[in-house]
Amino acid sequence: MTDPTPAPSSPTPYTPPKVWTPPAASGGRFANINRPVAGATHEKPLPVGKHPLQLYSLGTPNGVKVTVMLEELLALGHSGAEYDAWLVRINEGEQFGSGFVAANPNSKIPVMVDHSGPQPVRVFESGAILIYLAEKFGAYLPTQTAARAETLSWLMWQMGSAPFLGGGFGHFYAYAPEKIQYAIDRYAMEVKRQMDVLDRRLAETRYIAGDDYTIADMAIWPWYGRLVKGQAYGSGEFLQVHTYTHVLRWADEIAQRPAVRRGRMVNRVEGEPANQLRERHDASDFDTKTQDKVAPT
Ligand SMILES: N[C@@H](CCC(=O)N[C@@H](CS)C(=O)NCC(=O)O)C(=O)O
Repeated sequence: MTDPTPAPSSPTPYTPPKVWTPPAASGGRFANINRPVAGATHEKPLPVGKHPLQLYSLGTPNGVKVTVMLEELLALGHSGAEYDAWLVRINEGEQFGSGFVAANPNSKIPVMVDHSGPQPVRVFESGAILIYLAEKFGAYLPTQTAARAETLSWLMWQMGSAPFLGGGFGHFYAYAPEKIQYAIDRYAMEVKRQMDVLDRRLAETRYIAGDDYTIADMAIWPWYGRLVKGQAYGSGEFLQVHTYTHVLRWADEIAQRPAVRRGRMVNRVEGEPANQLRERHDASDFDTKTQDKVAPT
């Protein structure tokens, strides 16, 4: 008679070979776009619209940082911040087109090209784009030394921290083809520590860098505002996000800003159709959408 209780399965033991070679199928949500080399896979120039600023992006947290900034600048009356936002479908490998790679050799959204000067200026990396726009328009980045240092410190904190949240925790908790406890424990530990960093800071200040709303809030909110509202990776209960009450207070306040409500719709391809503006080429493009339908964060 066979034993009806199967032995508990253990992960397949893996001994790295001397030289790594790519697996035939790596599995996971992004398996079809992962590759070990850079560069273009096909010829495709980037489209250029009528505005000085051309954005090539997708409504992920890194993309939303920039569309929120552009909408905030327009809300302040900076008409030079008018922009075309083109959709880049990363799941279909559009970031590997020759035009995209020329604008961003790292093949990741977001990338912006500024055509307002004699020569186009390319800017890649969302943090660099936020600084570029803040300096170009003199907004959302304080000029006073201490306040500027604080803002840039938190901006860099976000750029360094989010890969542990997305590429680490999110990947192993939600996307990896098998649940590996060691990896999930490691990144859950780090993400909870990061949330505590933010919670302690926001217990003391209204915004991340102090009394004023800055590009640091715009960088952090799309990642950690979403996480604290339980909207990232279905992990709200697992991480007990409701305990970070100061982050919640801050996330709710930012979500109410009209420019944030607009910015998070741009290049969005998931969720309620009423909340998606797949491409944005004119301020009036939002008129076809009912802002009231934007889901609260
Ligand atoms: N550090 C970069 C990260 C950008 C990034 O990871 N973009 C992702 C989407 S959120 C992407 O384009 N992935 C496509 C790929 O990896 O091929 C930034 O902040 O701009």
